[in-house]
Amino acid sequence: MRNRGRCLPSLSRVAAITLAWRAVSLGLLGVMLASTPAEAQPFAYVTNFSSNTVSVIDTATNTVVATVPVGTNPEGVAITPDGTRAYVANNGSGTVSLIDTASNTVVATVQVGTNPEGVAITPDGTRAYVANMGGGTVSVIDTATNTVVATVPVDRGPFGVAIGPARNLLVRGDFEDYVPPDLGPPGWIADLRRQVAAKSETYQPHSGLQNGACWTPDALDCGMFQGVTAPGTGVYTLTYFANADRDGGLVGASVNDKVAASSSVAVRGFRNYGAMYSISFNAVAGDTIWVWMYSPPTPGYVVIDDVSLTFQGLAP
Ligand SMILES: [Ca+2]
Repeated sequence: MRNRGRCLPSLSRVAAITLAWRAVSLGLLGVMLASTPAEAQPFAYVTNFSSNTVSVIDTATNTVVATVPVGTNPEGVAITPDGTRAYVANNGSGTVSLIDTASNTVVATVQVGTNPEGVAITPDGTRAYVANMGGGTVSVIDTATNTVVATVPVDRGPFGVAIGPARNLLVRGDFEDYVPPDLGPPGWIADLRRQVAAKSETYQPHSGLQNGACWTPDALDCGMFQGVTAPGTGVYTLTYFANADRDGGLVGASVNDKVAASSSVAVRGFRNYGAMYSISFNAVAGDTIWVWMYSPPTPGYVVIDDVSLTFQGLAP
């Protein structure tokens, strides 16, 4: 794709860290959302501050199935998105214990700051953020190497930590704000090099009332795109719903005018979007990312809705 639209301003990655709450209980509860293949229900991991252990509760029976020795005065606990590890902050030790959730044993211990309290893990599972109450810092752990890759000074007494979802870098990914048949700017722009203009329409929304479309009864091609300046260096994920009534539809992303990832749009029935598409690629901070849809010069439609481009962070 050639650059024809305007570049959107750089948008910063969302990693909201809240440091507000103060727990008074002796144990913090983490519920493992992913279940192991052998178990239908998840396990709950409970830090026992006074016992220097973690209790593992089978939520199917609400019984303790394991008691895992960890460091001194464990407080915060978080489970990786894939469910394989529990990260436990040991307040008294200045460490984080990693529990293998398959064996319920500690497989690594990471030195962090003074009096670690809360723990949170990024949605992609690549980083654990640990609030060090005594040190006034947050330790960032690379979960692939289990080493501290950054220490972030914050205000006094950090305690809780939470990470927000990755923000959609695209404007009007749901197509709801346009007045059909127009697109943007801002947001989606019809590719004027194509023979038919892309548009917004109300015929095949995946959600809401509107979607984006290329449609023609003639043998004419069509496309739309929008550009984003990459806010960071690392992995980007493009997710979307798309549908078509003929072969040849494509959705993809280009980085600095070179196609980085794309996927064909499956042919389905009218309004039948099927599963969400998800494709990932790498970009460097400051790169121009173009997200685009292409419809071939054959009669029919390619439609798209609920498009999201998120920065996932550093490559694992
Ligand atoms: Ca929509």
